[in-house]
Amino acid sequence: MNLKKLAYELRLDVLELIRSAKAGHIGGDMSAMEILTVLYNKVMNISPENQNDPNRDYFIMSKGHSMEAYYAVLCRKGFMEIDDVVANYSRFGSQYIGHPNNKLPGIEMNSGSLGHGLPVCVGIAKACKMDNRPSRVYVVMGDGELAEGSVWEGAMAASQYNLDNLCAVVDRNRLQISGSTEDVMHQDDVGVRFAAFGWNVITTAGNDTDALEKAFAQAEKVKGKPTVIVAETTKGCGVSFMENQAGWHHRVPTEEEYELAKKELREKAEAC
Ligand SMILES: Cc1ncc(C[n+]2csc(CCOP(=O)(O)OP(=O)(O)O)c2C)c(N)n1
Ligand SMILES: [Mg+2]
Repeated sequence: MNLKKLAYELRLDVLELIRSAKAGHIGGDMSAMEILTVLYNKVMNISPENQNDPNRDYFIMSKGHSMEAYYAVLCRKGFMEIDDVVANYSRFGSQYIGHPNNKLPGIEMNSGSLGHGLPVCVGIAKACKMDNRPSRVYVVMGDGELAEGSVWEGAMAASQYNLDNLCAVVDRNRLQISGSTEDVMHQDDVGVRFAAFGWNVITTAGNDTDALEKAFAQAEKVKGKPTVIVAETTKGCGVSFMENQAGWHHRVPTEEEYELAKKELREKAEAC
């Protein structure tokens, strides 16, 4: 499977979802796209066929505002129909809401209030160990999200319980809702902080599917401690006029911007 191409194709689905709903969080969708694409298509043992098997892997999208990227990946994996989601996304009464809804197939946990995914994953990973299950547990967090204190309580507990079946990914795009993460709540070296909490740390290029594949394979080999992958990404990745712009955290493209973005993403998909 050509994962690089797939990530661009899924970005086109994101664009359709946001155009239809006239709402969404496009910047963080685009930065997380390779992370989700690699996880769902190369790394995790999760599919519509095994979604109720306790031995499956578990995934939580802790940066729940990046829901359009999550819908795109889940639909391509066969959990939902993209045309149905596009037609009903964000409509009154629809289950396809702007943040993860665990009433929908493939979604384990409601999220959107930042800072809860990692602590919940600690509980899931601990339970898997207690039951001697082979499952691995994955969580994707934003870098702005790391300002939530609950993340660090979870980080402490994960190393206390030697949760080597837990892998956290930080979408390190250096922006949050209102500007640079370094201005809002500076982080120095995120990896050093996790290491101080007893984690194995892998820093890698987060919009590069090959680099991510390697990082996840490395994480799986580490015993006795949880791993965090600090994925260095670009917010808005793939659409040049959206890249590294805080304003595109949740701006909705105009029709003209939509056409421009679509053209660029199509060209990039075709070039892969
Ligand atoms: C507890 C909580 N506080 C505030 C918000 C509002 N909020 C939504 S997205 C966001 C910024 C998140 O930034 P980051 O985690 O870096 O996400 P990304 O850059 O990947 O979009 C904030 C503050 C929230 N969803 N939850
Ligand atoms: Mg961010």
